[in-house]
Amino acid sequence: MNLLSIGGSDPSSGAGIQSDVKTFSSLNAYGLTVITAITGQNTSNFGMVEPVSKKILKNQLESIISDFKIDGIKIGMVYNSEIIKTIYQQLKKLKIPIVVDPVVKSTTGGMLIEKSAITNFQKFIIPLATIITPNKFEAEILTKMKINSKNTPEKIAKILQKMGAKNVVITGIDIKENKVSDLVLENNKRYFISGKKILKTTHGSGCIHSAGVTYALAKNKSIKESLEFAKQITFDSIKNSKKVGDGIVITEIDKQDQIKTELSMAINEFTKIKNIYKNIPECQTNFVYAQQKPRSVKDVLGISGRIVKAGQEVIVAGDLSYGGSKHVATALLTVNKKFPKIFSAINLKYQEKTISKIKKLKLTVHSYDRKIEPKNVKIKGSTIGWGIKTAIKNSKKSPDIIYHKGDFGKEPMIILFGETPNKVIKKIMKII
Ligand code: PXL
Repeated sequence: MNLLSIGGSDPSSGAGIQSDVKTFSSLNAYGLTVITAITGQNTSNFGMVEPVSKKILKNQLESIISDFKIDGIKIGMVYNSEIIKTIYQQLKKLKIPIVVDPVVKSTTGGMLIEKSAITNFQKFIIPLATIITPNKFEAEILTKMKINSKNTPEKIAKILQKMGAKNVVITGIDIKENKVSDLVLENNKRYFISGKKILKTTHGSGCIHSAGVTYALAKNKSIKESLEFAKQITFDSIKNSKKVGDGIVITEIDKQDQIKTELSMAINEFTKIKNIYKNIPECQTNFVYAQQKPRSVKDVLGISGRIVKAGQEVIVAGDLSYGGSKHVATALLTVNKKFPKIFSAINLKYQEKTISKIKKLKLTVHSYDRKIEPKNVKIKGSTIGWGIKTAIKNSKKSPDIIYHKGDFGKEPMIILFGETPNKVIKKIMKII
């Protein structure tokens, strides 16, 4: 996947173009960049801004647009009217999700847009937005209104939508105790996304948020899913922020968080599959994802509880934690030992109709028989490891599915495997 970030250079790499390249890359997307301005700043002070010329901006945009298949675009710092108009001319014909992060001021106080350019920003950049992601302060600057009991966040969001943004999120507007809420306005619906608040002054969290939205939209996620995903990675990046320079800390996604965010996004998607409750077994479902070279269940991320059936819905009971799953994690570890590219697995209800569907598809399917399990295995309680090992013993290809038909008092089960949680979801969609 190729994602383009249009914005300013931040030599501290905490925000702007450099931060976006890091975020895209840690999400396994390829980051393209078009630089609008060069800033001189560090973690304590904001120095100069030098916008690039129209000529080189246009040449950068043309170079990238003519060569790459771009899956998503993020627009950050645009600085002046000339830059705004040039971006508009190049982007107006594109049919790609565009996330507009209307940055106005850096945490260290530097202005990221000229005052005189706000009107052109409204006229040319806002209408390009699949979604615009201002914080409360930026929303106020763009609408030239103060948010208060009369000018509610809803009203301000509507004004931004009238200016041409298809969807609007105003972040950090409703700060309840320990919570930070974002107001979302889609075409015909309005809702809040809330999350835990961390009291910390950081550099770069807004950039990670909008880069995360760009990534998720390019992955065809809905607006709500994309914002939930972005909120999660932003939260993780603040928790993971590092003191790299002498001043404020810099936010960053680390490798471990990436495993967590990919899995939580897939779990979220799983729970929304139509009628998925019919595929949840009596012992419920776990969905796991391992780090590189997993050795024990402690290296495998899973749900500390389970994905459980609640009427015709499924809900996630518990948090994601390493060692959170024993059974599915052991199955995964056993497969990963022989097929080291397999990092994710889920268990589903055994149904004859699922098995016959699986057999018609071109999937690699194996099974084992718990009735022939050796006594010493049963005593040691290592049934699953034994079963999986037996099932793949003669296999040269990594398994998509391994199932068993149960035993006296033991529920039959299907376990689905894949390289990533996303690939597991794709297989689920094929077999149900
Ligand atoms: O976080 C907003 C932002 C975006 N782009 C650049 C920046 C900053 C904040 O400092 O420097 C280039």
